[in-house]
Amino acid sequence: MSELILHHYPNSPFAEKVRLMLGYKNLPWKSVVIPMVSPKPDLVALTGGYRKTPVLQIGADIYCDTALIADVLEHLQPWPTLYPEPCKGMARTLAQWADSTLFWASMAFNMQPKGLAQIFDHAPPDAARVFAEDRKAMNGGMARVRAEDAAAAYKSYLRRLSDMLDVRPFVLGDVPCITDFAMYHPLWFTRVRTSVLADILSATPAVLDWMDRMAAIGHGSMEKFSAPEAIAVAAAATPLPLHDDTFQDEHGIALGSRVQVRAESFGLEPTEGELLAATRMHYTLRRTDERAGTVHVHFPRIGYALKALDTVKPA
Ligand SMILES: N[C@@H](CCC(=O)N[C@@H](CS)C(=O)NCC(=O)O)C(=O)O
Repeated sequence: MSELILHHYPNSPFAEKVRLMLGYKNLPWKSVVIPMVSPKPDLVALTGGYRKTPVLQIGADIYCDTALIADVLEHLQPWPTLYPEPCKGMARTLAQWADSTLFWASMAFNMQPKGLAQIFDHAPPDAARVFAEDRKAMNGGMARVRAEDAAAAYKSYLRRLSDMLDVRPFVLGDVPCITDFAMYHPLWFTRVRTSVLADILSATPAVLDWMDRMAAIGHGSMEKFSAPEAIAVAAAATPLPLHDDTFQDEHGIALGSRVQVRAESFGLEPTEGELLAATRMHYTLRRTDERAGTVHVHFPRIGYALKALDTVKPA
């Protein structure tokens, strides 16, 4: 198997979700640190437009979004599983809630002035302004929640999580599952990156104990790698054969069409290419980049919009 290359940066909560899953599955990985804000020319050479964090690369295969990355890791290393029976459906559903509702409540709380001051404490003077402008541009019409409103929601979510952890060591059982990784990363940001605000966690000691158990999983074995090295890996590799290419057509867009895929919210930069697969859960686009060569870029279907670019109209 080709090496796993994670494109990420230390402060990214969604990257922390993947770093921990890699540690949990004991999969060694290479770390390419990407910028926190656009432009990200080296990342985009691989993705063709998608700029969010993190992105997983295996040779000339580029996987966008942590929901898809979790599935890829599970396929590569099924044990220990992220989706233990009998509550796979519940685990995925709660993980999706955590990656959206819980994440945004937590981040609206974390990004209040005190939190931002800590994040940018040692950064160059205009870094906070550049970050704020970048995230505003990514917003794509999402409602902005004030920290005061987010705080109340966040506290309720923490109490609910604490209630779940009263009776078991992990959210859905005796071992972690995808829900634990998804619920952990926004709280990790509060506790570790905006620790001046971490008092919000003190009212729920069971949550703190669970966070200690999650942190103890660690990031596994990581090696530093550079963006040019990662691009060279893609250029030298051939994309892997698709392990599932069963076509599920919801759009009337034929395989082989020129298409674009983009997130439905927050970070709407599209990736364009030839539609190679649209399975029950994933899209795959083939595209060729000057530096990275021919790559397959993969997206989950949930949360992403597919559009034809040059639909041939019937005569
Ligand atoms: N649904 C995406 C969300 C990823 C996401 O929003 N990541 C944040 C960082 S934690 C991001 O991309 N921020 C802007 C950036 O890094 O450019 C996933 O699961 O990967």
